[in-house]
Amino acid sequence: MMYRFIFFLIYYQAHISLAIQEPNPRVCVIGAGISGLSVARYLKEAGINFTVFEATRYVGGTWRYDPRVRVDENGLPLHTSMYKDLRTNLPKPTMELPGFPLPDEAPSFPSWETYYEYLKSYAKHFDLEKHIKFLHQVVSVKREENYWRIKHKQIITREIFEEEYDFVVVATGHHSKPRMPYIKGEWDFKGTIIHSHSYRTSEPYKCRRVLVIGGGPSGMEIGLALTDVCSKVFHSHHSRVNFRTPFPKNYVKKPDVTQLNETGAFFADGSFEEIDDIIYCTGYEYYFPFFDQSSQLRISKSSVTPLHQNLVNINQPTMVMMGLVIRACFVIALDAQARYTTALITGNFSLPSQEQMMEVWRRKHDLLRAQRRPLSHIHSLGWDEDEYYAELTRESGIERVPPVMSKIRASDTRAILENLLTYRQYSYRVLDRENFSRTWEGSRGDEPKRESCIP
Ligand SMILES: Cc1cc2nc3c(=O)[nH]c(=O)nc-3n(C[C@H](O)[C@H](O)[C@H](O)COP(=O)(O)OP(=O)(O)OC[C@H]3O[C@@H](n4cnc5c(N)ncnc54)[C@H](O)[C@@H]3O)c2cc1C
Ligand SMILES: *[C@@H]1O[C@H](CO)[C@@H](O)[C@H](O)[C@H]1NC(C)=O
Ligand SMILES: *[C@@H]1O[C@H](CO)[C@@H](O)[C@H](O)[C@H]1NC(C)=O
Ligand SMILES: *[C@@H]1O[C@H](CO)[C@@H](O)[C@H](O)[C@H]1NC(C)=O
Ligand SMILES: CC(=O)N[C@H]1CO[C@H](CO)[C@@H](O)[C@@H]1O
Repeated sequence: MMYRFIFFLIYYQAHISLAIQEPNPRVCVIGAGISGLSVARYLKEAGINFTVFEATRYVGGTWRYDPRVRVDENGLPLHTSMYKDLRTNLPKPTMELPGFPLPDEAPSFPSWETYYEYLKSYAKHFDLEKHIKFLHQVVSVKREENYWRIKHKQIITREIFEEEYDFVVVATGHHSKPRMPYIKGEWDFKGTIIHSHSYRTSEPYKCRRVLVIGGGPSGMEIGLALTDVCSKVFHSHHSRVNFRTPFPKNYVKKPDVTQLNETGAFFADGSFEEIDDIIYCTGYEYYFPFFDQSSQLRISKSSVTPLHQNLVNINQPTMVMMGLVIRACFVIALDAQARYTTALITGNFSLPSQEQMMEVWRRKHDLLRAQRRPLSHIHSLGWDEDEYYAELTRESGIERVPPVMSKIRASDTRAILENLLTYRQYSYRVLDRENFSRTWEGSRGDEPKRESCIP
């Protein structure tokens, strides 16, 4: 009995490390957004054989603004959720990939254009494009014996290819599949209804009465932007976050919507408002249509489990799921995950046993339960962001993300709560690993002009 148990352990360990420490592992990266590009940069540096599959003909993922909605020029569901007036909600130092600064002249909170150009020049600088198979959509990822069978489709010719890989990096993002609420009477409503995924500009909403639903970052930013052009913005959300912004007069905070009729919305406080258009800013779902059972992941709309370090698929540790974390300096976290992944693939460190990884995961899971928090919070770094970076380094030996990064994010978050209209007028400078300075730049004079809708 004991003998069998030990054999089982040895078999398991050997199985894992063999799979990862193939002498020449073949690595498949799915997606060429920030996540895929960062992994490509480090794999290339380490001399690993890898291929990136990208369904569109572009790098940069969601940072490429596309005026189209729903489908792209090749008939694929449009991936990007970018809108025309977007500026980052995190300041420059926390948007920079290590060793590749944003241009000096870029403002403290760059526009999507500046940032998209930055990502394109990142790909050029590290000469990544020749490793990317553009217009190749991965349609199936299947575990077979000791390798991954990847099926990908050439979008134009529709030709299907099949290859075997030792390691899979999933870098397809999670801001593409809209989470749609169901509201009673939705079918009766005569006005337009869209999700923020399809929001491009405020133009169609000039002088209209718009209902924005949802109090996440998109809801707050879009709601506020619309007050420049709309006659009235009704913002229904139940965020407990205390936004202290002095909202313009045409902005009205509302409780939950209970029902729609042909011309308007009823709210939980019994009030009714005439509405022309509705924008759901209700967030996105995790969505990985290319997996089958063999990935051994549990995927729901709001969580992907069980993962080690929010990254490694515990049941199939030759797979990582990049960028699933929330409430973090995304770009900094993605880069750290890319370096950890590369160190794992090159054999710079070995993972704990599956049993150990599972136990750590279970402890986190049970803690959430005890705190009565939803499982989705398992991806939230929040106040633990710096500790996450420390753990990644302790385990893998990668260079540690300096603590100043999460301190800047905390300062930015406070400024957002203080005043959504002005938080981008601060600029941040990193002084050393621990400290930063923040200065008030004041208005840049490029704020949009307000439309007058008063008859
Ligand atoms: C409106 C908006 C504003 C944001 N603002 C900020 C901000 O200010 N600061 C910040 O840090 N973060 C922000 N984010 C978060 C943003 O998601 C991250 O910054 C980052 O872009 C995530 O990169 P990614 O590579 O993980 O995913 P993505 O950028 O989504 O890239 C995924 C790529 O995978 C490709 N792909 C998908 N499926 C397949 C498939 N089956 N086969 C092949 N290729 C596939 C897609 O075409 C895409 O190119 C924002 C997100 C949105 C939507
Ligand atoms: C990389 O992998 C591909 C696909 O398996 C293979 O054809 C190629 O020979 C490999 N190249 C190197 C340098 O190992
Ligand atoms: C929707 O409900 C409001 C409030 O009860 C009412 O005034 C309005 O006429 C209704 N619209 C239609 C088309 O029935
Ligand atoms: C692996 O370790 C070596 C030696 O410490 C280091 O030089 C290299 O950068 C590491 N590689 C990765 C990908 O972390
Ligand atoms: C100049 C400055 O503010 N230095 C601080 C940097 O951070 C460390 C650790 O928090 C402080 O001890 C220093 O005083």
